[in-house]
Amino acid sequence: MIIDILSLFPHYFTGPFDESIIKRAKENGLAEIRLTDIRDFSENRHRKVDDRPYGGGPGMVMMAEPVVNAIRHVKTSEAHVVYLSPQGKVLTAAKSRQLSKEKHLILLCGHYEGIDQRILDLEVDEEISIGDYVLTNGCLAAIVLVDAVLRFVPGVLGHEHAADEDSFENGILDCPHYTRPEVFEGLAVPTVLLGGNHKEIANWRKDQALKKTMNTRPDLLKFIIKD
Ligand code: 4HQ
Repeated sequence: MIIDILSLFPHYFTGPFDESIIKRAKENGLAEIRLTDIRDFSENRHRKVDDRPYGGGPGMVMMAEPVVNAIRHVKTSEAHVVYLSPQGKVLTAAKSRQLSKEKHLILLCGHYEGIDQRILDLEVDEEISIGDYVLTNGCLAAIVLVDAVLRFVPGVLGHEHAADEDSFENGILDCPHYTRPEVFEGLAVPTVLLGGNHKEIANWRKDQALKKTMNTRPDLLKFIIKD
């Protein structure tokens, strides 16, 4: 998968993408992440990329010309262009899995108050939000999206089915996990997990996951009627 990230701060990404699982995915050729500085596409002699909003109001708006030029520079016939913003549909595990099937993703990170609407009208396929809060810029949202999507690319997680057993895959939250020691500061590991009865363990985990979901995210249970 090729991921092009267009932003005003390409250095934002060097830390997160050069550690751990994403680093390994890049080394193994499963993901190629390319960073583009939108300012390189400004045709203004001051490398200006933003201007005041028509109609007035606070802040600055990213101009159509440099952003559209940057997108067109990296765009291929198979590219899927995503703009990260609070106005988008909220990212879910299902959407992340769907995006993981794309051959070429272009992620556009906005800064300031946002971008000229005509960029969306002309070049953007989909607007996605990572949650109902406002960030200082879209780079952080792009990092989250890349991480959530790459987990679903076959081979990125060491153990091939790890992504299928996570939170949200059954529409509910994950169960509690334990590792050694058996007792920590007086708290013992539930005995069912020590017994080796796989059927019993599976039932316990499902029960725990349901209880946890009922308590913290009852909204997730509204639509699931399942064994
Ligand atoms: N921003 N999910 C405003 C976000 C955001 C979000 C990115 C701040 C875009 C212009 N992006 N800029 N929430 O808050 O994706």
